[in-house]
Amino acid sequence: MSIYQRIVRQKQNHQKSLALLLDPDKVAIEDLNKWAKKIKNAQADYLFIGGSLLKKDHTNKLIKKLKKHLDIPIISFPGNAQQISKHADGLLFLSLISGRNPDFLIGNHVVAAPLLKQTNLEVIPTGYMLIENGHTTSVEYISNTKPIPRNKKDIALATALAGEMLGLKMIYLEAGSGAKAHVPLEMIQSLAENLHIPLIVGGGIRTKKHMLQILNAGADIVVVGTAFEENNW
Ligand code: 1GP
Repeated sequence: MSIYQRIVRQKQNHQKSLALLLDPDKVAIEDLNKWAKKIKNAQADYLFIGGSLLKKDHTNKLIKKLKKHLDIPIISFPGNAQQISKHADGLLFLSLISGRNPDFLIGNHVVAAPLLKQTNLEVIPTGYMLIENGHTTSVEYISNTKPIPRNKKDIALATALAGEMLGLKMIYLEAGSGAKAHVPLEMIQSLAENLHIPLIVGGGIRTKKHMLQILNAGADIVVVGTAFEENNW
């Protein structure tokens, strides 16, 4: 079964999933056993790897080593075309549909496509939507796009529907890594009620209570990065 088939099946069965996000810059190869153990203990369903701006060039090595320890899918969550790793199981082929920067709507994809064609990666076209959280996040600055205002759930819904109608296979609602506030629950609920494709929600999820509220609002997969790295719960 492909990763996407598994995600869809889980959605159909109303099964919720946890994806952990690992930022390769924050992980030392020497500590990898410790990280693998932590990921297992968290009982995650998926591991996402990537970031808006990477300074270390060891993602390939990291994924190769992690694969020896983990039996969950390792999915590349790339900030740009340079972050493709053929060692991952899949890749979120992200279109930043909340923004109007052609580089993140199609430019990076054109650069990446011939490289992806040479790999066995499962490529999952995903509509990536950045939602304002009150502070400028790295993804907002690096992508040079404006997030959707947090009180505009109608714009968020119209954007997500457009993504679905364009054939994207998932929607990723993102407040940004380290966001002060996660995506508003009402916005999540509105998208969940209207979309047929799986809904991923991440950014600023710092407590178990928030995670459960987001899942109850209709997210199929929640993504936790910072709180996991900081060992919060
Ligand atoms: C970022 O949604 C993820 O793309 C995770 O965010 O680091 O705030 O958990 P956090």
